Amino acid sequence: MKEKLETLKTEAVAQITATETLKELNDVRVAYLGKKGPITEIMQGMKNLPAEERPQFGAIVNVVKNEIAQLIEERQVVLEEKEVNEKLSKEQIDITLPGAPIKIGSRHLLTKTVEDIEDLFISLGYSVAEGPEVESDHHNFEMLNLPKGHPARDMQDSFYINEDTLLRTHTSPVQVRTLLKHGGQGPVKIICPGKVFRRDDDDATHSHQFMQVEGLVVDENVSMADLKGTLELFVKKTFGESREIRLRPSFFPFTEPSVEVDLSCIFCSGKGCGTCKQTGWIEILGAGMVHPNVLEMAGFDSKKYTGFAFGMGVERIAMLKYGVTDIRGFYTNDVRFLNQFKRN
Ligand code: 2NL
Repeated sequence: MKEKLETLKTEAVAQITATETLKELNDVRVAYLGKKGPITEIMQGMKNLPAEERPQFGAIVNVVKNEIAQLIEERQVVLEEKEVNEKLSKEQIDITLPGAPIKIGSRHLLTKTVEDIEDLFISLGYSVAEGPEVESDHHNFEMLNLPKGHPARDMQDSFYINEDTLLRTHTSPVQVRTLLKHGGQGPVKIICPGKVFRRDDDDATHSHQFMQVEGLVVDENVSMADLKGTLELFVKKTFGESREIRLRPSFFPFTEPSVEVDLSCIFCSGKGCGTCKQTGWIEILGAGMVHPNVLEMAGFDSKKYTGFAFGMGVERIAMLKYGVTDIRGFYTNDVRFLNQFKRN
């Protein structure tokens, strides 16, 4: 029995020493010390021995078992270190290789344009207000002096969801909601940026969805001169100090008087060119004095309060400022278009 143990040990030592990986070593451990291994088998065979021989024999088996376990543990330390070293040398990074370029996105040109407009008006003391894109007919039309049957609220021109719900056609309803919140108490000084929707056939200059920024100031003694001064400042900060504006009479149901605002042509400085159709002027936004009906419906006393409002299409501003010739560039997500306007 003793010889058998000695042979077993010699074999085990040889096999342990021969292992090259932790997996191999684990296989040897299971083979010798596992539940189905020879040591367990010998231990179980002890019950056939006379009772008085069992303790002594058991001790010998235990010594061999512990020796094998000890050797495995020592080998384990060696192999672990070996595997770590192999891994380190295999996974070494060649720092002289060129790096893979990281593609970093950037703000969309429209977002940048909106943010620049926001920053300018915030610097003038305005707040930025936002509201729902799905609106009630009441807030989108009724409250803006566009009663039922008015041509500008034709089903053909708007995306209706049901009889009294639609995709907003301007951000004016946000201004109406803000006025209502003020409970007839001025001053109100806000701009409202956001997506708006109008049924239109898309082409180089039309889009059925676009961005609008509207502005509204309501207080005592607000005049057309305040409107003109504000728009002049906006134009000079956006297009350059040498730009001029011109107001032409126009019509909006929610303003009276209403004006169309032209910018002195940024391409020919007023001499006349293709873009301004030889007029020297380019139309950039609409504006006016808030209609008394709109003020009254929103709970403001139109004898005490007056206000001005304006609305501009952000795509139009961005196209003029950055020389974009097709509005669809903003929406078709072609990186060759977008990459031209990357900011550092
Ligand atoms: C345009 C013209 C405009 C307004 C929007 C407005 C809002 C309220 C009251 C009165 Cl709550 N007016 N907004 C006024 C004049 C023109 O937009 O051509 N936008 C693209």
